[in-house]
Amino acid sequence: MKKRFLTSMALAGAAAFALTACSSDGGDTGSSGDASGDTGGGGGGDTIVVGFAQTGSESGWRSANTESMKAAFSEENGFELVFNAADNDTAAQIAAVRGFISQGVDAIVIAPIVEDGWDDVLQEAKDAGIPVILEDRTVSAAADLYAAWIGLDFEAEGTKAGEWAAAEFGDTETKMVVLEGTTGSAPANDRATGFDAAIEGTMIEKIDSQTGDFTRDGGKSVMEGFIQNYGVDNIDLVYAHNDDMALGAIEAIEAAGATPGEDIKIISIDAVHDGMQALVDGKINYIVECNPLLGDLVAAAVTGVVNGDSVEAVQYVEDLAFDQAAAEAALPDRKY
Ligand code: GZL
Repeated sequence: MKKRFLTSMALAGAAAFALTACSSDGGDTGSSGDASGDTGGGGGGDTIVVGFAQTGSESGWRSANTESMKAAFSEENGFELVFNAADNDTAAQIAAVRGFISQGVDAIVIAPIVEDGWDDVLQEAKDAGIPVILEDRTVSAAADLYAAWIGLDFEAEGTKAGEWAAAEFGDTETKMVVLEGTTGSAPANDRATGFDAAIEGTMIEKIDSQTGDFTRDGGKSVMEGFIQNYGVDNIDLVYAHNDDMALGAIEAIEAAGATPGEDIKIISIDAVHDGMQALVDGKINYIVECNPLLGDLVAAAVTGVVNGDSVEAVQYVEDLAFDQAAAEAALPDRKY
């Protein structure tokens, strides 16, 4: 699929199909504050029945994404939403999609927990004549098994985070631990790839890397283990694949008597409200944003596919990022 990069200005005028939205203003002024403002939907036609297989409710980002999707796929927008949250359980998520197929929904939307293992069920949906749209994360299955991917450029997010780390800490011996996202998920894989490439050749040494499964509890317990193994004085930097794990790490660092953001620097991704507040409070040092408000874009893509319109390949909005000053300026107006 072709990827094109849009500035946030161009996004406002771009077609509402298959756009991604990572912008510092939390997206455009859609019904749910989403990136496109166009909710698609039956538009006076028949109600479109959509099965949505969400990952679960693992993080603040996920809650905002679910809220955005439910607002866009509302009855007044011409949809009937059949919602399933799989509690981060891939087998349950695939079973939910099979359920949508046997129910004979008009379209299926999936936020796939992990990249692999989707070929069979996507083929079953295709054989049943039910179009599938991926939102947020993507899969390793062939692109002809789904109609569109409204996603986010995770590798670019990792690169942005790594470039900041390299600029800030690359010239001094820096011992870093990594709190990885869900094992096998596109954001965990790609955020690691981008970050690692950006710090190549610097004096930042990755001493350990484990998954905290994108949850606050997971980030806290993994960070407790790192502190146990290496000593709080032997860790200089934490790279967290999302804010929830960074917030858990903050709890562990404070419990060990150290000061997060000073004794141990923290870089994170998402820019959800609690993460941005910790950045303003100086407990996180840098956050790369990723806008979860994709509902309107996905709804427009579903409408396009169901109506037989062509739905374009994924397009990315340039990722923005926040240091403490930028977070202080942005926080009052953020939508999530
Ligand atoms: C990213 C999304 C990730 C977030 C986490 O688009 O898939 O999953 O970074 C969320 O907060 O749990």
